[in-house]
Amino acid sequence: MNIALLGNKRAGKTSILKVVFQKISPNETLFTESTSRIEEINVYNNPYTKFTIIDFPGTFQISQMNANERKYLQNCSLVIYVLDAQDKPYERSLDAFVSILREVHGMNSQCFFEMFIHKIDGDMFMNDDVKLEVLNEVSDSVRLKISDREIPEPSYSLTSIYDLSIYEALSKVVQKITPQVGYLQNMLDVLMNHCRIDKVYVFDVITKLYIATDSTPVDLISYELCSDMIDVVIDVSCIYGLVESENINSVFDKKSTAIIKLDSGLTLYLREIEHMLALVCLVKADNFDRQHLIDYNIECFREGARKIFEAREKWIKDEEESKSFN
Ligand SMILES: Nc1nc2c(ncn2[C@@H]2O[C@H](COP(=O)(O)OP(=O)(O)OP(=O)(O)O)[C@@H](O)[C@H]2O)c(=O)[nH]1
Ligand SMILES: [Mg+2]
Repeated sequence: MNIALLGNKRAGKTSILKVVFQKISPNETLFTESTSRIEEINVYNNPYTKFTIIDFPGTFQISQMNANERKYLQNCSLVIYVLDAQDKPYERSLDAFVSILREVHGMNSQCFFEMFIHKIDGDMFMNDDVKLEVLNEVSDSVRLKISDREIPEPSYSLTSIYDLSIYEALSKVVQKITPQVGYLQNMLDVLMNHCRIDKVYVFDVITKLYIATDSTPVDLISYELCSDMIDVVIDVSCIYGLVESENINSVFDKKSTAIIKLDSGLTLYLREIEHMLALVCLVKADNFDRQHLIDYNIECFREGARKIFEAREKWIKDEEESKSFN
């Protein structure tokens, strides 16, 4: 699964990748060098989080693409266009985005399109109304430019590397291109109803992107709480764990589990379910009285998820074998 990252020079593409996938602090991206050629980042943190992100240089022009660039775009499942929201007017960037939409859709009709309206931070965007205004302005303008109904409507996210918005947007992107997500969501709904859980996420521990959640709406507060819990567990394990190490891989394992009781009456519960994959849920303290039942149901979810991914792996292998046989 390939994701292409496109956008103007200094729009923030490389910074997004550095912050989310290489764990560099946002301030350290201030002097990031401009990207001069296509760069690939392979993400393979656990069996359920496997994809490649292709960072295009801002100088890339769809009208002048070479054979190599064309090959990348033909093979990608999703294109993210990063628009610098602090760089007004947007007209030329939106024209570029629409050209990319047309061209890529023409050669790869299965591809999804996403726009990150990025750098939505600082004094300019203190007010939520201003953010919404920009979102409406951009989406209306793109809709007017795509007169052709054949071209799919892109999705939009307001993002910044200085808060969790970029993690939430990228989580949704990864879910869009993961075919198993629907099944996982159904299973999480069942788990939630049987165990009287308020909200449940399945996290990739390394990036803290959530690869699945139940079907109730995601609110940033619950996402932040659950994602902070992962940090707490890793920090405590690094300091007090059996193995003294700063490497996440060696401090987060099958036995990793944690319970945090909050003043608000909610309990946060974390369990490892696969290598570098954690299930984190929010439960009202009163509903957390029979932990063994929750554990039993999480075990059932783990088994179900494993079977779904194994079936997919087998299907891909069979497809590849039949292709090479033909
Ligand atoms: N305020 C703010 N600045 C950001 C954000 N994301 C990136 N930047 C800044 O934007 C500048 C350019 O970032 P890059 O990541 O190099 O941009 P790019 O799109 O990769 O640029 P090219 O490689 O030239 O195509 C850096 O100084 C970043 O610190 C953000 O969310 N908010
Ligand atoms: Mg770059």
